[in-house]
Amino acid sequence: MKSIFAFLTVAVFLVSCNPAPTSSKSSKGALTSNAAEKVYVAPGEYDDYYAFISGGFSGQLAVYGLPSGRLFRVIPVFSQDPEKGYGYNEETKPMLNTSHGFVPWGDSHHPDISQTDGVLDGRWVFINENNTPRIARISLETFETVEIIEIPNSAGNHSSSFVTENSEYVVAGTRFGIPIPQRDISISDYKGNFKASLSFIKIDPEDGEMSIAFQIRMPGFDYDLSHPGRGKSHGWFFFSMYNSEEAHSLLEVNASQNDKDFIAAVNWKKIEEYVKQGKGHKEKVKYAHNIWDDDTHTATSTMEKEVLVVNPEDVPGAIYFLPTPKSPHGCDVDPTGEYIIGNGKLAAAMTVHSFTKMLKAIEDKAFDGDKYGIPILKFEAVNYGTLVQPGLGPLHTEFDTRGNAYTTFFISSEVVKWNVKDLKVIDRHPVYYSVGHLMIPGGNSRKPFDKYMIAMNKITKDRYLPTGPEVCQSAQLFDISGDKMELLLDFPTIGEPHYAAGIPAEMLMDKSKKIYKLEDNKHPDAVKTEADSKVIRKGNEVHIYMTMIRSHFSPDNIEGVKVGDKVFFHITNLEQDYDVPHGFAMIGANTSEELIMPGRTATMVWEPKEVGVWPFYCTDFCSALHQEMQGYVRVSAKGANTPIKYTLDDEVPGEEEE
Ligand code: K7E
Ligand code: CUA
Repeated sequence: MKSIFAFLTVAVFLVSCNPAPTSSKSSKGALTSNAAEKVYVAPGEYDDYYAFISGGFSGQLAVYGLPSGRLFRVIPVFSQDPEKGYGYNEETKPMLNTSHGFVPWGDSHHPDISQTDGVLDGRWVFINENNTPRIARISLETFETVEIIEIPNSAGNHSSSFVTENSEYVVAGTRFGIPIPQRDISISDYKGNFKASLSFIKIDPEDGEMSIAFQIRMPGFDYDLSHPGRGKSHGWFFFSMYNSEEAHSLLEVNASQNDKDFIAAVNWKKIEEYVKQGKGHKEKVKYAHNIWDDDTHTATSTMEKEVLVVNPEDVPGAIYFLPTPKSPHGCDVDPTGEYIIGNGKLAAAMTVHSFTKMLKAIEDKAFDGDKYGIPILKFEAVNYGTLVQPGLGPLHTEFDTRGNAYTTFFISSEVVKWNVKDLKVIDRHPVYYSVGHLMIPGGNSRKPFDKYMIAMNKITKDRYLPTGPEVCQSAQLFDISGDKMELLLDFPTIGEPHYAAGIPAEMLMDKSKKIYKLEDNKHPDAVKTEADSKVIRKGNEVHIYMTMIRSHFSPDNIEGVKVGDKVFFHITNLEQDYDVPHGFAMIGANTSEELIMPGRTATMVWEPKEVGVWPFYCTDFCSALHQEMQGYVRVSAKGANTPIKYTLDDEVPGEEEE
């Protein structure tokens, strides 16, 4: 994002938003009276909203409270997380499996909460991975990633992951054109030969499970962002795109040539019908589909082999291009579904298209040629109007319930509030600095909860205490309930905050899971009582079935392990109280600790390399005697004949009962 604007920022930044150190005090202190009161959440009180803010290159999704800006939790999604053992323990490793093998990192951009009737329903939050194209589904009961599906025939999975208004689909588009299928051809043959994919991923209405219903094979433009129609435009999906030039090098110049690029309008309901009639063809592909099972506490990864592809010529009347100046980034649809807003990064005006006019233009065949057989609608026939000179470098737009839109401007570093119908600017407020996305809870649904807005900024500079060359990323909270936007709070975020999704706290807090019931634990290696804990040797594998409860492990003395063994700690947390996880760490283990929730089982692998007596301990301060929660494994030489022996308090667990 930053580099796209590099050449423009140099010029404009100097005049618009690079504060001289001396003036920074006044710009920072520009808060009206009771901002502090408005964000203050007293000790023990709850915030009004959850905000789920993407971590960008951290690959994760972080959970904050609004208005306080307090960080509650980082949900590991596409990257390993040693804090939680995610991607390190045997149960969660399959979540990060892909057709390229195990990929321990991802670039997460756009969270979106599931909807019913166009209103947030608080069941799941979806988020895309840009680099190795994937979509994840996160449960809003457990705040854990429960599914990741890889997107085949895709690269730069950026115009993703947005859900339709009944969560029929979560949609994913390609930013980078690629040869499909992948093959060895010259990069200079890009034009006409490289293609893009728009993928419609079905969401099972009961359990949320994702499956790719169909993929549209599009010309090799760069599909940047997308949003579903809603209300009257439900059934359509809109994708912004740049690089209609089909440049393959120095895109900063070569993809900035055309005055207009496009918003692609896709009638997915119509495509559904075509698919039912047997249109489209199956293609051989390879993509991972990873699902977490909450009963066995284990993920499985399946390699899928086929995808249904429809070409635009298979689905006449279902796909159109709306000319939109100029290299649009954001593509946003207002709560009524009538207005489709294209934020042309390099355009002086913002473009608002009308859904009603678009339907009419299609009916009248008001075409201006085509691109690869996809009709281009006449600009005048679809355009509702333009917002002239609202600011510089528009990126993203969200909405309130009062007919207003809020657009971020990267270059002029501000949020501009404007009326969608009159196309009149109502208010503008500087942000610090260079804002990317913004978020109003429910702001991309039919029912925004429009008290607060957060702006997510790309540059922080002097807003916080310096921490070396890398300074924290930042969001800013605004009160948007009045005519004027009021800046209330700066708060740091984890990674780069691209998009976010917000929801009223009362929609989630009561259904938040507290413990996992031990009796429901179907993990094949769970042991549910201390008496059942045991150690078994199978060839050079040693399986330790261990329990943890305040404040000891069972067993806590283990002998008979040898150098060259592969040791599996299968550990079950027997606690059935809220907020009593235990941790597990083994000296020299080439993995992370385990943090195990009440009622859950997790498995750590350790390959001891040296003879000795090696300690392990609980990593989570769980009780007054947490420091006593420790144990030892004796490791003998490779050929030694030390027998397997395991005890707790010098007794074999469970032996007395026999
Ligand atoms: Cu940061 Cu949505 Cu990936 Cu715009 S994107 S800023
Ligand atoms: Cu268990 Cu500390």
